[in-house]
Amino acid sequence: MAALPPPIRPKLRIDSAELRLVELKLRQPFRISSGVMTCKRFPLLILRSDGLEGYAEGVSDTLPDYLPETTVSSMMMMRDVFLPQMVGHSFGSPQEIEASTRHWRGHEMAKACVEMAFWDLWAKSQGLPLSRALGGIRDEVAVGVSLGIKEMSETLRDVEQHVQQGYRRIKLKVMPGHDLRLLQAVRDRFPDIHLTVDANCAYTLADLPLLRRMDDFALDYVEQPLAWDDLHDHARLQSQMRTAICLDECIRTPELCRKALAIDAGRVINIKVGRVGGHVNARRIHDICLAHDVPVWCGGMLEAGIGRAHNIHLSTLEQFKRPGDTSSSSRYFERDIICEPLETANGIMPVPANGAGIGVTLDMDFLDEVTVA
Ligand code: OSB
Ligand code: MG
Repeated sequence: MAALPPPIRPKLRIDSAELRLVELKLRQPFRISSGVMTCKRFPLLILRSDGLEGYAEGVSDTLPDYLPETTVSSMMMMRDVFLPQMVGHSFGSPQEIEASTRHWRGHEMAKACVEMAFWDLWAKSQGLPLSRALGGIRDEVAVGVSLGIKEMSETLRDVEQHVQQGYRRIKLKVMPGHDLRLLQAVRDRFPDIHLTVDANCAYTLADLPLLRRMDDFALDYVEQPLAWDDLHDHARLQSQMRTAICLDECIRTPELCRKALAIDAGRVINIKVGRVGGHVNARRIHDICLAHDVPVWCGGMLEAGIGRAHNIHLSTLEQFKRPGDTSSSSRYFERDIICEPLETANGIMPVPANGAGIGVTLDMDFLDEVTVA
């Protein structure tokens, strides 16, 4: 019998996986309506195949104050469920990885971490930058900043500083008692900036009169005003507001995105690859939004360099039509776990390109210093 022709894209065998818990101190506490972060504690995954390494960070927090997953739960899912079904096995594409975890319920952050590390590995095996492997069309991306909750005077100073630095959009974290007065003060001093707010689920429909007054401040969108799992009430709110609602916590799968758009629960979508199970699903959500002419942008979770690099590559896709949250690493950390700087100039972040894949490399000495387990 004639030998089969060699496959065009040989499968990648995952030889080993290394999972670390890393802790980086934040330069300043980051307060949102649902909690405060003083340090960033995150899973870091290294997948190895045939001399290549693929990297990813998980976006879970220590406490379930953003979504139900936590750093502990996502690391256990990776260690006990996802990695054992990957290590020692071969996969022909990132789609095969995504398909291999799809039947498990939930745990999108843990799924994302293993899938993203495989994307990096796979892009490297193809000699492609991750942005190209994903179908991106840009070499640099526009970015804004997300400003945590502080005293009003400090927030005004933060806004001024970041406007001066050229960031393309200012997002203010809001919560009851820290909303309309702040917006008035910011708009009085900066009438023309691209301004948005993010409530991280702090309101309910009982706050409708207050939320409707946000229409007066020329916001591009109001991000996630209502509960993390409530598309229905977001649709009711959107029908009562002129300003677009942007969904973050509510969009954890492509199916949820499809349903959200079908009922007009939001008119802008924040895509965080780490929240939606990985780049395959991030692209599905991107494509759904593209088909509906709904703009998307890339959110952030105070990522260190590996997660930040993934986010920047993803942001090169066509429908990322609003500035993302992938601002300079030095805003968050004294020192990052990668060797390359990820810094913006005038609100533009270049796509990291030190080699194929995510285009950044680990600073192993520093990583060992900040590895907790
Ligand atoms: O809602 O986008 C959010 C940080 C932690 C948890 C949730 C959110 C955020 C941010 C920070 O807004 C974005 C960033 O600068 O990485
Ligand atoms: Mg948000």
